[in-house]
Amino acid sequence: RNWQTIKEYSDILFQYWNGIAKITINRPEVYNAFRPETNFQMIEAMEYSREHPEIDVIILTGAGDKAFCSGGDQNVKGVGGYVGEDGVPRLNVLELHKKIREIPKPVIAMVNGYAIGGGHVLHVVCDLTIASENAKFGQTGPKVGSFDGGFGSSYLARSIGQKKTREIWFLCQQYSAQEAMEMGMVNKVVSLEQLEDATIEWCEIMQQRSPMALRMIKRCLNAELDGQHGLMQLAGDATLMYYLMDEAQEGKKAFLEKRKPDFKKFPKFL
Ligand code: 2NE
Repeated sequence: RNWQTIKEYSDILFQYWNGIAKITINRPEVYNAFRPETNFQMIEAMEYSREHPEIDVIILTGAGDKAFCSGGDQNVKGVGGYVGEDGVPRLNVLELHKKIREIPKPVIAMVNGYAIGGGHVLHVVCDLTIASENAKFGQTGPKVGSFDGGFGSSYLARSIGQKKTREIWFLCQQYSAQEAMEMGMVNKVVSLEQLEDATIEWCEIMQQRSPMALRMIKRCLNAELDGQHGLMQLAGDATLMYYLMDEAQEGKKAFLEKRKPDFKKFPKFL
């Protein structure tokens, strides 16, 4: 595939091909661990992917054949967060989680190796996960002095249940791709050689589906968990759909034409 670079970054590759954006964490020397800059770059890539209508679906993956992402870079973990080049400690991966959930397009985690710690959370937050047979899944927080009580645990529990989630977090063991699929947190397992083809195949199927229907189903599935914020996102799309109706256009037209709106002429849906 002729992937075209959308923008050059230090920590990620951001590429485009046939309606698909691919974000690759490109720090193989640390098993694609993220530092604040990595997250800022992924957040920007997500924002670009949201704003550009030629992009239908987004793939998130890691460089090489060893790791998808090994979580926060332990080399830059300071007091109060991961310390970036500006010297400020941050946990800005949480902002990335929000972007992945908010973008009204499917995001697929293409897990090509270890998905560990905050890297495991990243695949959990994505809409779908396709994993290679060599992939390994697990949390390490309680082993290395961290935890993610947000989507990394509450959303995981909604996906695979409380008992398994507590096992994963309390024991900090690793699970094979097959085990992860049996738990329900991975959609499909293929060989490493087939990983990109299988992921593209699913992207292309979704590209044939109604974008608005995909958008709404993602919003509705999120809304249940995301409280007032989720309702706000869903309500925003309800407003979008209302704006598409002649009934809504009538209100604006009447205002501009300085007359009373006539909403009676539109059909009522009972
Ligand atoms: C990923 C894992 C299990 C792989 O083990 P193994 O034995 O196959 O490889 P190795 O030798 O440990 O790692 C290969 C190289 O990658 C670096 C290692 O230091 C090593 O470098 P060299 O010695 O060859 O120079 N590396 C791997 N993970 C790294 C990391 N996260 N930061 C910096 N360098 C890393 C094994 O490497 C592992 O368990 N890694 C640590 C996973 C981890 O604990 N991550 C942080 C969890 S906390 C978190 O991510 C988090 C959160 O809990 C809540 C919010 C936000 C973040």
